[in-house]
Formats: sequence, C-alpha cells, structure tokens
Amino acid sequence: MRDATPEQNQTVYLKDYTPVPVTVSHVALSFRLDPQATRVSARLTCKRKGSGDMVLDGEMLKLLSIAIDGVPLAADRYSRTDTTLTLYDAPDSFVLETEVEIAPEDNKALSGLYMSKGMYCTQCEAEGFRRITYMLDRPDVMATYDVEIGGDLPVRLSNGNETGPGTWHDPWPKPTYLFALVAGDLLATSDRFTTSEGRDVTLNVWVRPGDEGLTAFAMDSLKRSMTWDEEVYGRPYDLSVFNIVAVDDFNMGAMENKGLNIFNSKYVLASPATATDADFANIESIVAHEYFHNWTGNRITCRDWFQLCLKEGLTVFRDQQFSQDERGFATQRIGDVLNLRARQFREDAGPLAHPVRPESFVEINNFYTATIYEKGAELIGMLRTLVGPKGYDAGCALYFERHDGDAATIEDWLACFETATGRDLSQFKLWYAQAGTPRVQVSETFKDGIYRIDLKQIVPDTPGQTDKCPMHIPLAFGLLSQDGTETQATQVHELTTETGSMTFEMSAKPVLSILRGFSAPVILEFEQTESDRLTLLAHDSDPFNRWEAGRVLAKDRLMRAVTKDAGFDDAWLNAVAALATDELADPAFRALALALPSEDDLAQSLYGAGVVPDPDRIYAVRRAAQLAIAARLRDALPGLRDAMATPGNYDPKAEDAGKRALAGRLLGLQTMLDGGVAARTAYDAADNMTDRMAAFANLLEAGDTTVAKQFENDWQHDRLVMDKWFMAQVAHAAPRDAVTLADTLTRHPDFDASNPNRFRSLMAGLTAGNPAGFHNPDGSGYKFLADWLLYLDKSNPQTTARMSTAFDGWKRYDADRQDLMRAQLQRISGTEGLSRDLSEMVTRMLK
Ligand code: 0A1
Ligand code: ZN
Repeated sequence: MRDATPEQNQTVYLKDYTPVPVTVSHVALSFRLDPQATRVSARLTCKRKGSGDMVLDGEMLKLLSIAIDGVPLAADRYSRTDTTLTLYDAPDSFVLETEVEIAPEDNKALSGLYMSKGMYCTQCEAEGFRRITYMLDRPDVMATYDVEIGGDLPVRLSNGNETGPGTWHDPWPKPTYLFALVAGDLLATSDRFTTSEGRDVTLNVWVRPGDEGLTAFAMDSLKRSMTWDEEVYGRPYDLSVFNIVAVDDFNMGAMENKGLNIFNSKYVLASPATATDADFANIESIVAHEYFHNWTGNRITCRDWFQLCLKEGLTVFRDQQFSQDERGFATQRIGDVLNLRARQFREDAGPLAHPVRPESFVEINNFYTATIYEKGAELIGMLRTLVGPKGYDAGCALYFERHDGDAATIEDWLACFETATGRDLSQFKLWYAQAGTPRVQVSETFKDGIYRIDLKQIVPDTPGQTDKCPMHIPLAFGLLSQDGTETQATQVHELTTETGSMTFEMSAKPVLSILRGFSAPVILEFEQTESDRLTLLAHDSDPFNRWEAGRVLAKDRLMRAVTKDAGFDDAWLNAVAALATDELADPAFRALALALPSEDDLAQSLYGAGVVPDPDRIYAVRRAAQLAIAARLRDALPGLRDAMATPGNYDPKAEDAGKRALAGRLLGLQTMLDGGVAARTAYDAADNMTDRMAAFANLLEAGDTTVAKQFENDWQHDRLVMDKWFMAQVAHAAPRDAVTLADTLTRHPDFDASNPNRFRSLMAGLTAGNPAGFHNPDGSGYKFLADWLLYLDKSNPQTTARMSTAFDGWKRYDADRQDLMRAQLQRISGTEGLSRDLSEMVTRMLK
C-alpha cells in the first residue's frame, strides 16, 4: 500500500467544488451484525467520468479485504489514511468490493452504525456513512441500493422495498447520507395509505416493546402529511412501504432516510398522560418535515453541503405551511417568528453568524443551524410573497419537473422561479450570501394631505463580511384610520435600495401596519406613537401585527423598567387586561399576547440598543411586570381560568391546546399572587401532562419543596417525562440556586450524559431556561457548562458542539462576565484532543 498523509481540521470552500472523477451508480451491502465486530461487505458499481484517482471516504474502519472485478487489489494500486482510501489507475468501469469490520457498540458519537438500548441503528447525515464502509460519501453521488441484513434479529429494516426477510432494494438513486439500517426487537403499529396515483403503501411506526401504545398520534400525523403533500404540492409517495422508527439515543430531532425515517423517540411517542400540547405539535410538524423531505431533499437532493438550505429551508417552509393549515395561521406564524427571533436573530447577531448558504466550513455538522433551517424557510416565504402564490406554485412545479433525480443548487432553484414567472431574482439571491439581520428604519410624516413613509435598510457587518449591498425586502403593509377601520388592504412594497419612500393622498393621518405577517426577517425600527400601537393592538386585521403591537408595547415597558426604573403604566396594564379578558379573541392568541418577551429576548434587544444587559435585573423586572399584570387581573383570574376548562377526554387539537395554553398563563399570574395555592390544586387535579407541567413549573417557581420528589416518584419509570423533570427543576430554580441544583442533578442515578435528550434537558434547563442562573456573577454557570462540554466532547462531539452555542452571546455582557466566559472558552480551546466540531465552534466564538 502506498503512503499518504492525513488531512485534519481543514476548511472546505464552496468555490472549490469539483465533481468526482469516478462515480458509483449501484451499492450492494451485506451486514453481519455484531456489537463489537460487525462485518460490512460492499460492492460498488463504479464508472469513470473524468481523469484522476478515486478517493473514497472511510473512518474508523478495519479493512479486511479489497478487490476490483473479483481480483484482490495489489498493495501498490491503493493507499489509505485515517479518513480515505485512494484507488490508483482504476479502470473505466469496474466493481469495487471491500469488507470492513466496525464496532457499533463502541460508537457513542451516534454517527454511522451504533447501538441504542440493544437495537442497531444508523445516522448518516451529514458524513456518517464513511463510518460504515468505504464510499464516496458526498451528496452528489447518487446510487441505487441493495441491502442484506444477516442474522436472526426479529426486525431488520433498510431503505426502499423489502424483497425478502432482511433484504431491501431501493430503486430511487440516493446519496449516502440517506442510507439507513435498523435492526432489533421492535414492534410496529401499522396502517395503509393509497396515494393519488393508486399506490398502496404500508405505513409502520416501529418502537421498542412497551412503547406500542404511544404511536397513534405520529401515525395520524403521517397520514395527514401524505394527504397534504398530494393536495398542496402535488407530490405523492413513491415506495410500497414507509417506515418510521423511534430511537432513544439520537443527536437531532429526526432523519429523512429514504423510506425509513429515524426519529428521536421524543418526537414519536405521545400519550395525553405523558406528552404536552407542545410535544404533540412538535411530533406533528417533525413527522411532516421528514415526510416532506421525500421530495425536497431525497428525490431532489443537494449538490454539496453548502446547498443545505436548498432542502432544509424549503422543507421547514413546507412543514410550517402544513402546521398553519392544520392548526391555524396566526398562532402558528407567531410561534414561528418567536422561534426565529429567539434562535436565528440571536445567531445572526453574534460570532456564529453565517450566510444561509455558507461559503466555508470545517465541520458540516456545525451548520445544521437556525440560519440554514429557519432563516432559510423565511427566504422561501419572501420568494412566495414576491412572485405570488400562483408564481410560487409554477416555480415549484418546474423545479420538481426539471430536477427530479438531481443533486441541485440554489441557482437551479431560483432559475425555476425566474423561468416560471419572468422575475429577475439576482438581487434577491443576496439573501443567501449576506449574513446578519437587516434593520429597516421607518419614519412617517403627514402634511397638507400627504402621508409619507420613509424607509431605510441597514445590513450589519458580520464575521468576515462588511460593506454589504442593499437587499430585496418585501414589506407587506396596510393602513387603518384612527378609529381602527382598514382603509388600505395589504399591499407589498419592495424595498430594493438603501432608502425608499411611499406617499399617499389622505384627509387624515392613518395608522400604519407595516411588516404584516412578518413578511421579511428584519428588525423594524419604528418610533410609532403609543396611540397608533394601541389602535393596531385593538383593530389590526392582520393578526400577526395585532400581536406584534402588543409585543412592542410590552418590550418598551420592560426595557424602560430595566434602564430607567420606570413603573408599569395603567394604559398598558389595561390594554393587556382587555386582551386577556376578550372573550371574542382566540384563547391561543390571548395566551401568546399575555406572554412577556423572554429574558434572552430582552437581553438581545437591550444589547442592540447599546445597553449592557444585566441578567439579574432583567429577571427581576420581568417578574415585577408579571406581578403588575396579575394584580390588575386579580379578581378576574379564577373565572377566566375556569372558562378555559376542556371537559371530556384530552384532545391534542389546536382549539383545546389554545385553551390549556391560556389557562397555564393565567395560573402563572395566580401563582404570583397566591404563592402556589392554585398551582397545588391544579397539580393534584391534572389529568394530562400539559396541565401537570404548567402546575409543576409554577410550584417550582413558588419555591414548593415537595413537588419535585412527588413528580419523580410518579414518573421515574418514564424516560421522556423524566427529561422534563430534569429540565423544569433547573429552569424554574431561583437564579442563585440554579447551578448548584444542576450540579446536584448530574449526580442523580438517572442522569446519563451519553443520552443526548437527558444531557440537553439538564444543560439547556440552565443555559436557556434560567439565564439569570447561568449568568451567575460568580462564573459557576460558565464553569459548569465548560466542564460538561469537555467531558462529553470525548464521546459525542456533535451534541457537545451544539450545546456550546450557549456561549455565543458572551460579548453582550459586562466586562466581568465577559472575562469569565472568555476564560472558559479559552480553557476549552486550549484542551488537547478536542473534536473538530467543538474546536471549530470555540474558535469561531473567540474570534
Ligand atoms: N436532516 C434532518 C436533521 C439531521 C441533520 C443532521 C443530523 O446529523 C448530523 C441528523 C439529522 C432533518 O432536517 O430533519
Ligand atoms: Zn430537514
């Protein structure tokens, strides 16, 4: 074997993309499963496309044999490094046969083939296939697959259609990252679906024995998703079986492997007793998301990983549309925007900011981010606004027709819309290249019967990017008269230059409702008058902006309370009380309107306004605001909450969930006044997990010392419920107790850092759930997190790197806290043997 030098921690650039010189059109795999010594035989049908050596990827593989066209390969015909196998002088077409040995039981990174509670499963996105066998592990190499899983495990699954016990044929060419294998002792809930093309499809949801009673909602969500994708996008399913498998140890939410979706069990298993309304909604949208990938991701995949948003942004947009149709437009949109602002705006404002289509990466697993997913989805939404619903449908239809079977690019996607609608999208394309959240400044004047709106866009500098060009920003807006009547229905103004303006002839100054439906992912800077905002809150026909008006009023109050020690005025408290008691408004909407901006949201906004956020002060001010609202509603609270009762059997439908959400908010207010009396009654009466968790959280907030033990005794047999127990205790601890409690809980017999759900529950309970606790001025929160990151990085770099993003806001804070956080980041970065994942993250955060 020839010598070769290994390549480590290298930066990969989009500009360096080159097609492979030799491609693989068919893959035949044979598995002999064993926890310590699994044998994988691979036959790759290869064909030359250009000149050059064939470099296959492979990691942690013990090569047992290698042959070309049945002849063992001489040592001078190939070379290996820790990560590659290079074939020299390969013929024009040939079959490469290899046999390797791997140890799934030792694979704690949960990438490649690994074991979870005795069951074999795989995770190949982004680059896990190379830990199974030697292959061109990149998305532009698409092959058909035949898979044989030997042995006597009762259930043996792979992609495609089953051709015999444990043998599978996938007729649809796919890249390696969509390969999957599952084997073990599993039980299925089964159903059938007939597609619009008349294909009879068997649907299975596979779980470990004992969990079979928890699959009904996932199955129902799957069938509704299949119908929706046929009706709305004209996309039917294309195999005779669709399998979903629930796995307890999983780094992410779920994975869209062709015909064999693998899910974190948290996003499959649900019963009224164990899952909250939020869990049900997540299951519905994630089942839909993975199913929708069959067309947006699988049938049409990405040419390279820089194009990740091509499948992810589009598929998130599609699952958001689905959830709007299933659950109601307004509340879904408000929830999606809240999530975008909390996660993506935060990312875009800090050291980890990157374009929706990045230009380089070290570890691609670090780029499964809110920017690529959620901002990517906003770009699709803006495109739809710009070309209109019909233009959007025509562009999508052309995309499916033109690129079915392709590994495509963002250019391919946009070209379909240019062809279908005749629009020039060259400026719009900047959204994919320029990072950072644009700010749009709005000002208005009214003089001599002319109402004028002036607009200015500012695209901020982000790491590695300065002096950006103006973006193409669709601003949906409408006008109301001062009494709240809409005088101009929604129109879209396209802001394409740095400044812009609009004028209207009017007899009186109108009330402007701008950025309706949150038509672009921007930060609006608009000093609108208090009375205009109150008019919008009471009357805007656009429900998003109605909610947004309330949000802006609340945020103003909270920021002034933080910076100027201002109290909470009657006008605001009365407006909040009016919404809370408005029986004509949808309870889900009222629940959203009653929720104050989060502590992190306030920290972000204060920092954006040039104020150094003090986490303790923010915590105290939020509580004071809640107390003021509670006091205003004191007498009404019990009656309001009673009116939200949902008698009869628990139903996860949006209507009931909205009532429970409002009841939960009201209970929070009652707890501010009664120290937990109502919450105790609610806890004891709860007959579903939504009500129980709301009461539990409030009892913890009130300092109840018995409920945690009671909850544990009741639920210690249920791992998913216990994740909630770990998280809630830390999130709802008094800030000064949070780190000590988190640390104590890591010594609880049920704390297992190797299970990503458990690790994340506890860590995020502190970092996201209890910001004042995490930012304890003594630095204990930072040290606690850094210690655990260093510990877990040795076995599971992916989950560790994701959790490290809790440090990404470090530059917002005061000098002492910055020093403490920097010191922990430097300690991590100076540690020997760091994973590529974590090393890239801390390097970017320290820059
Ligand atoms: N493609 C999946 C999410 C996913 C991404 C990466 C993974 O491993 C690094 C695993 C899953 C989705 O969008 O649902
Ligand atoms: Zn996805």
